[in-house]
Amino acid sequence: MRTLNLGILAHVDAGKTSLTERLLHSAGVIDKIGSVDAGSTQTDSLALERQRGITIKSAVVSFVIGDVTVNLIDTPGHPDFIAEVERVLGVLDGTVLVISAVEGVQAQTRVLMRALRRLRIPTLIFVNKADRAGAHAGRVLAGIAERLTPSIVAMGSVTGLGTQGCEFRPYGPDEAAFTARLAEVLAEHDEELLADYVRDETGLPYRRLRRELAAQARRGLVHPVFLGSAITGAGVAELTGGLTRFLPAGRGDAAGPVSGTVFKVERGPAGEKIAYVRMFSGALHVRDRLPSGGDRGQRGRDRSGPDRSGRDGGRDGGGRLPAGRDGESKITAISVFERGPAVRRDQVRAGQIGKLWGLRDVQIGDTLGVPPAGRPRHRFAPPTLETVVVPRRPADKGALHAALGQLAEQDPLIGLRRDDVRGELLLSLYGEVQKEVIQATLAGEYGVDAAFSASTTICIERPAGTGAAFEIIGTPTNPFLATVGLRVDPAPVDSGPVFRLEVELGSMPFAFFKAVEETVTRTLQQGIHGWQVIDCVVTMTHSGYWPRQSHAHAHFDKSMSSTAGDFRNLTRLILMSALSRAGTTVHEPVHRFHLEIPADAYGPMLPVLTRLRAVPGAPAMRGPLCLLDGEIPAAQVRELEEQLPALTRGEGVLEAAFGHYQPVRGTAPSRPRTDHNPLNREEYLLHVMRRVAAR
Ligand SMILES: Nc1nc2c(ncn2[C@@H]2O[C@H](COP(=O)(O)OP(=O)(O)OP(=O)(O)O)[C@@H](O)[C@H]2O)c(=O)[nH]1
Ligand SMILES: [Mg+2]
Repeated sequence: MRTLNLGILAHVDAGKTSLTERLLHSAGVIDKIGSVDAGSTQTDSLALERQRGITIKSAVVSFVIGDVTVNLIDTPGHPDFIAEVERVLGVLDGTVLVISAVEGVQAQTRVLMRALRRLRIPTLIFVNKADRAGAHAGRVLAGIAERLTPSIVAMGSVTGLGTQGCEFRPYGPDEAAFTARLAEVLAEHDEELLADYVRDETGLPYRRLRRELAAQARRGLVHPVFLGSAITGAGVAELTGGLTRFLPAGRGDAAGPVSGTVFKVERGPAGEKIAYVRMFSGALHVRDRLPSGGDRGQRGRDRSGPDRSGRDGGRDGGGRLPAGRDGESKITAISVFERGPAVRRDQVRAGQIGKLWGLRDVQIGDTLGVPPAGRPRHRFAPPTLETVVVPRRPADKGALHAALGQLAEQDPLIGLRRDDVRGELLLSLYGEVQKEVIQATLAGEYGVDAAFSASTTICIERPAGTGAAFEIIGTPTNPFLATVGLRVDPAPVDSGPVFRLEVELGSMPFAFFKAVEETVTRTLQQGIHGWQVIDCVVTMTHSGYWPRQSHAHAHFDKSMSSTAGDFRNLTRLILMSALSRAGTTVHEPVHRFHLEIPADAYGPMLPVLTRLRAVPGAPAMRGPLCLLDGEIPAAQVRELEEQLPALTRGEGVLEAAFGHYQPVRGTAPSRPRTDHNPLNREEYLLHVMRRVAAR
């Protein structure tokens, strides 16, 4: 059997879960088609998903087409849950991007397609809801070509559009417009075909075009488009046929080295951890032992809260140190997705998706074994909001902390932070829906009633220039047994924090370098103004230590020998000095927005946008509608959403998604942080000494 790991992606409500249900039904996995509206689908299985009718967590189900097992991952479309999609992207062989025939290309569709194209993930497009009044095939196809990618080929047309009786009619070899379109699109990516096409525009054999279409679609160069309805089933059979024809199913190398990625972690009924792994090569068996936490180096970075590093991926590892190991845990049970839900097996092999029990410290994003080759990472925009969480019953404080810790473990982009000065617990968030879901989960699953403050924005800091500092071991100003020198340089936007060595890796024990790197990562979480410092390179310029030594016949003497603790304490001190010499500027998140409002609402809308510090572009008038694109600080999006109904008689539609960071002008729109790095050297040394004394 071959395997196809297939993602279903779309803007919220486009019909992913409904389409999943249809696909399962037509493959014979379920007898009765469930409905999102009745809360009876296979993949929206959480109580909250059923109540709200939206997908919150990605879910896996499988079915068989011919000799291919399809592992389908239904993902959430709401932008607040984009972290779920980010984890899934790294394990897919192909995707179906669903677009509503009524709403057309939407904000999240663009965000997703950009990621899919960058990662070259082979993608079929399904234009759904062809049965709904207002469905418009031509307009949506034009929108896809204009706003997503010109490399599309419609595989057929729809009759009875906008009615329950709609049907998908596939194009055939006799349709001149179809074969001409095929030749034109395919020739773009193939020199030989282009030469033959130029020689004779209509003479390319249909079989060759179909073969070439399959080859190019499997390489993610061209996207076949199907149309239909998840509710009536129109076009679903043709889409099913397209999955195996146009997407790359594989076998993987089961005899190769173990390589897998954990893309989802959940808790079982008894609170046990279950990790979903996609195997790229090799096999894992029950009773296999794995280093605890898999690839810690990779994870260390993933877990660093709202990490903006390398949103375009591929930058991981720039000068970073290899991962270390600390302890092992044993796989106690495995189940594998084969047909429908997962079934108990004693191994999970290359190509497959399995659920693993027993890995105590496993977290989303962990690599099991060696990292998969040729799989760049994609990072979506980080969360830009944060909120203070307080238990309504003071006695629940500990339970709240533990529960939030578990939730953050399942969703690594939920950053949990404690402000020790104010004694507050803060949660980073994508939006209000996520906040409501977390609140409901805390109450429903953990029995903790929590209150959330109004969300404020998360700013970041970027170095304003270059700054360096060092201390040499054994000199009077240096209270620690370590030599550390660090230089901070600004780096291009979106390059994240990068740690580099300008000293020889062999010049010190590895554990000391690791202590320096980990401390650099931790210290950068809170810069001079208390925000995470991004887009910087920290270079280690000096290193030195005193080896383990003792007076004659005595034991190891700490006062003469360097320890990792010396490196940690000194690194923080040096990095803070280097950062303050470099200086940093605070930036706030800015969203790009797209507004569709009645044309006569444009006039009253403008002063509101100005007051909210938005920068609108030129309006485009489309009949009774006015389309407006622009930028608005993330801090103001909520207010714009609230004002919109009154300004547009309830007809306005706003889509907003993170765009970039811009320097804060005037006062920061966020709560100033109180728990940031104390930059005063004396204060810091006092703090370290108190800590040492307390031990
Ligand atoms: N008329 C019609 N309604 C549809 C179709 N597909 C989905 N719907 C409806 O659209 C709504 C959203 O469908 P879902 O399947 O939950 O959409 P989704 O993309 O999974 O949504 P999220 O996971 O929350 O992003 C539900 O009310 C569905 O009944 C379709 O083909 N035709
Ligand atoms: Mg869904």
